[in-house]
Amino acid sequence: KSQQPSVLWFTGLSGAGKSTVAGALEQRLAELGYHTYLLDGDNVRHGLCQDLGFSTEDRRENIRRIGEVAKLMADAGLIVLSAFISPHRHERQLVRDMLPSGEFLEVFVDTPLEECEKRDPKGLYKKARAGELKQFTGIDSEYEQPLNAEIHLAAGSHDVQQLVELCVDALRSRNII
Ligand code: GGZ
Repeated sequence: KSQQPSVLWFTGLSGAGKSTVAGALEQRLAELGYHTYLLDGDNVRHGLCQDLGFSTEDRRENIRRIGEVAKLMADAGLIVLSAFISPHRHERQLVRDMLPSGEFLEVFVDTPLEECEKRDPKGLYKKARAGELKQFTGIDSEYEQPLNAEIHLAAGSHDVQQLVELCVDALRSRNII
């Protein structure tokens, strides 16, 4: 099926649902016959970026590398789904600027901190509140919300399939699929 290369750049807090929504979207697009690749912590932070931690410099380098990989994959014609906190506007802008205009779609997975902290699937917020985990995004490391995301998902109040359909609609309305 014909598709336009693009990078869907999911950003949001830890526990916001970035990987969950991106993973479900990947599955939906595959069912519809499109070619995608999902970049997330599982396949990037454990490999290409295993030398990096969570300092400001390391997060910047993490995002830069992922941006370069996403660009290569988009060059190969894929719809790339990327799911990282990517807390800084500046770095998200750098990735946007690497790509031809219209190929980068910022997807803000907007789940309130309160809700992420309530979910706390890995107990990391608890550790961060206790001071056992430093520089944790939303607690003692900043998260800069997107100001003009192409896709804004109110992810605290919708189920995953609704969020997936919003993304599919956005891809259709931009003639990416
Ligand atoms: C934020 C951290 C931290 C700190 C470990 N701050 O919910 P998770 O566990 O599975 O996702 C988080 C992941 C964040 O990695 P990213 O590559 O997305 O971050 S960034 O874009 O800022 O480079 C969390 C875990 O790693 N984690 N320590 N201090 N998240």
